[in-house]
Amino acid sequence: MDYFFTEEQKMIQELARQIAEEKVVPVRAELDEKEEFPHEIMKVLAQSDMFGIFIPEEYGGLGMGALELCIAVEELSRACLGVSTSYAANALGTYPILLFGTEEQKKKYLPDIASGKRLVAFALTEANAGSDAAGIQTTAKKDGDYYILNGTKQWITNGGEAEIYTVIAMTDPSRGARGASAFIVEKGTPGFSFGKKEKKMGIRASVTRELIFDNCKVPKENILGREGMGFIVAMKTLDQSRVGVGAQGVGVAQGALDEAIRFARQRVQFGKPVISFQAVQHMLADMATLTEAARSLVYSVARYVDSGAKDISKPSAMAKVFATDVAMKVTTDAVQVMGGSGYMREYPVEKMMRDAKILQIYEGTNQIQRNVIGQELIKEAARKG
Ligand code: COS
Repeated sequence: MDYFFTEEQKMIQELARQIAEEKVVPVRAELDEKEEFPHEIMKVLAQSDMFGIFIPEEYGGLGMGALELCIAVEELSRACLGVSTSYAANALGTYPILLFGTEEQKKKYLPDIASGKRLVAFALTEANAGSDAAGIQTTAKKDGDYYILNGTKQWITNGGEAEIYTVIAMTDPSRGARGASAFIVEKGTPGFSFGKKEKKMGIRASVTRELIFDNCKVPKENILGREGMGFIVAMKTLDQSRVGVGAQGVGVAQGALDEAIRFARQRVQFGKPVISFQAVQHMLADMATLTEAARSLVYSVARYVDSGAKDISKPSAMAKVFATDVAMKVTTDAVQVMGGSGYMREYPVEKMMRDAKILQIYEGTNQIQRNVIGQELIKEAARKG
């Protein structure tokens, strides 16, 4: 399928594909096995200007948008979801600054983010606040020129590796969702430390840690937007980023499909390559059709996000839920097509299947995405009367 990309978009695709094939594929199994953060690959991505794709030119970025970011994320995800998660979480952490930062905050932080000099992480989740994002218990109390943060954030991607954190905390716990605020917190701020590194089923090349705030003094000018806007900052950030999780789904599905086809052409049973059997062909046909459908939806939604449309919650949730459910099915079926070999670590599809599972969980479970879509359908119906 030709999606009629511009020359610039084709350039991003080719560059990301080249990095994925030359730098990621050779080390992905080792990174997974050793649960190692891909420092060298992050350096290559920085040198290739990949961190600046979605950041405006005036802040040192390439001035592109969600579609170009999705193109890069898809290519990296085709090779390794752990690497692409480390890369994409950086965008997730940056959106609060991009969408709600003051001119001063943007000038201070975005150039270092665009150049890849400083990594970013987004911190919303807590032990008692996952799907129920408004249930966060980390507090931020105003004290003169500072906010004093107390609490623990859980399962933060890039935790410890990132230099900049966008953190949601309660400035007025009595007001629920309307009592949350968003802050920029820099690594090294007194009272800010990191907890244990989590051991995960998949995406093991990405780092997941606790963030601990113990009377952490954050300058008052580091608030994003106004007091009470934190929940909106979080929701708008997720609306913006979820299509990128869809792109991760498309990438890993394509990677698994490629492996399954390659294997099925070589594997001989009953005197013939197994790809000549209709049972296998039908599985591959369904895998290819679903992957292409997911890709079409992700690109369309990314273009819609880039149009500046305000009502992106529903399409973003649709792209996320569809493409990541496809990723789970296609990676699982790739293991099935490859049989016993697919289950062995010698081939990459068992890792792809383990990795794909997180896509149905993070940045809002797929059940929450269906809630978001359902709520929007109700609102649209009420508007129509
Ligand atoms: N954009 C703008 N405003 C939004 C919004 C959005 N996408 N979603 C909700 N809001 C607003 C609502 O309009 C409401 O405003 P008012 O108080 O003025 O009425 C407020 O935010 C609270 O919304 P709501 O009542 O719908 O919040 P809930 O607590 O019911 O939670 C869900 C809504 C479940 C959708 C939300 O908590 C969520 O997205 N959870 C998943 C979180 C997640 O993705 N976690 C992953 C961690 S980050 S990797």
